[in-house]
Amino acid sequence: SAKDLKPILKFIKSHQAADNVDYFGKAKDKNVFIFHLESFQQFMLNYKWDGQEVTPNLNKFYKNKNTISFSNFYNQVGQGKTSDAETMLENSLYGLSSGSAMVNYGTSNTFQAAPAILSQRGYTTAAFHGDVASFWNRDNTYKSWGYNYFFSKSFYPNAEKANYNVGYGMKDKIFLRDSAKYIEELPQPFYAKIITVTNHYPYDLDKANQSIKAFNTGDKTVDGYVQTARYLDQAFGEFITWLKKAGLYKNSMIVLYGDHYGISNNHRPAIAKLLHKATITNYDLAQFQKVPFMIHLNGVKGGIKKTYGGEIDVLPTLLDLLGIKDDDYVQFGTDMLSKQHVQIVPFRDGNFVAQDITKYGNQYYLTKTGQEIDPTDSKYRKRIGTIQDYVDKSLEYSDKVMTGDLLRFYQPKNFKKVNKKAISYKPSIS
Ligand code: GP9
Ligand code: MN
Repeated sequence: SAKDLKPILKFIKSHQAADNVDYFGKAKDKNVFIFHLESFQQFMLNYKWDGQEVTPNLNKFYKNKNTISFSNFYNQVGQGKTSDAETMLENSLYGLSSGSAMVNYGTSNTFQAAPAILSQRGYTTAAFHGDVASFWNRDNTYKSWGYNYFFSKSFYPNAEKANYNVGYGMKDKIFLRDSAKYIEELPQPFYAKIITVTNHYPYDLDKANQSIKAFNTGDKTVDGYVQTARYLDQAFGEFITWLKKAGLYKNSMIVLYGDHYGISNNHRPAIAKLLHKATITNYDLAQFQKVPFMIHLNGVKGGIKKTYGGEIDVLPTLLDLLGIKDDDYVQFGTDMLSKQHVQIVPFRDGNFVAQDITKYGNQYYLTKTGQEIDPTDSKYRKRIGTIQDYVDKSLEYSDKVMTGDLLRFYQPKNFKKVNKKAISYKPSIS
């Protein structure tokens, strides 16, 4: 009931972060691209292999003078993988401890998501994905989130052609080229989310598209990763070239993020080889959960920020730049550009990375050095208790909002409830 929201709102209010005046509204009324880098991990940025940079386009973007980049940004997904990332990014709500929130609650729940917030402020909102619309229940969930358009596989005439698909859908380069035609038609300003797929396990790629040698860890499930990551980088590079040609580069905020790891913790020996380490500790595995988060905006002072944060923090951060007040939204993350940003990253299993202490696999470390610490040591005990309490409450309260559909009892200022029935995603071809 509405009463259940009370302690949750109190918790959220107690750690709310004020907007940063240096950034507030800098992207007001600009187009927004959310570019989803499938399974792309931070360690691949600036990584050298086979005598080359693996991802020259992403590396350049990372260092661009107008890109706000984050070097301590973590994925926080659980079993819902991509769908958890999407849920966090556009709602600042966590995925569930098991299963996928989009699958279980996406159809029926009330949400106050990014596409709805923006479409109520004059934006056209659209999601692009070269896989079937029903995957992760996107076709229903996106309506609840207020997406005006969802361009999925059936919108892409090329999708059925032999050799145009690999793994989970259309090859990224073809997908992006074909998406361009739709993007050009969107009324501006627009909010466009673009979900790539080629850099997805099992990292298959046809010979013609391979432009770098496979890794040689000897772990077959890992070695192709570098080749599909390179392909993703090239696809991104082509997309940026197109944005410039189409006149969209300068009047858009371009956001990049990696959704989750590509190489799971089950591959310790391979990870050790890739990181040039003799053995891998739980601390290394925690660090290995870093993914990119970059925001490119013409005219904004960029730089690589060391602030600790994760996917749950993206929406408050972007709303700050967009000049949209979100003080009375139910969001579990905080603005990474704010001086009051909470530098605690809860993982879905209750582990965490905070700016001072990391907990992973029930071991505790100093985040800055990786030195293992004793959690019962009086030097750390109290601080660990404070962090753990924040982590547990965040997850517990977010779960209550999701499983109890509590947002149906909540009305933020200047927000209209999404009318799902008015939205339909009909393919232009069949
Ligand atoms: C499928 C794609 C993959 O449409 O988004 O999802 P994942 O397996 O990464 O969760
Ligand atoms: Mn994914």
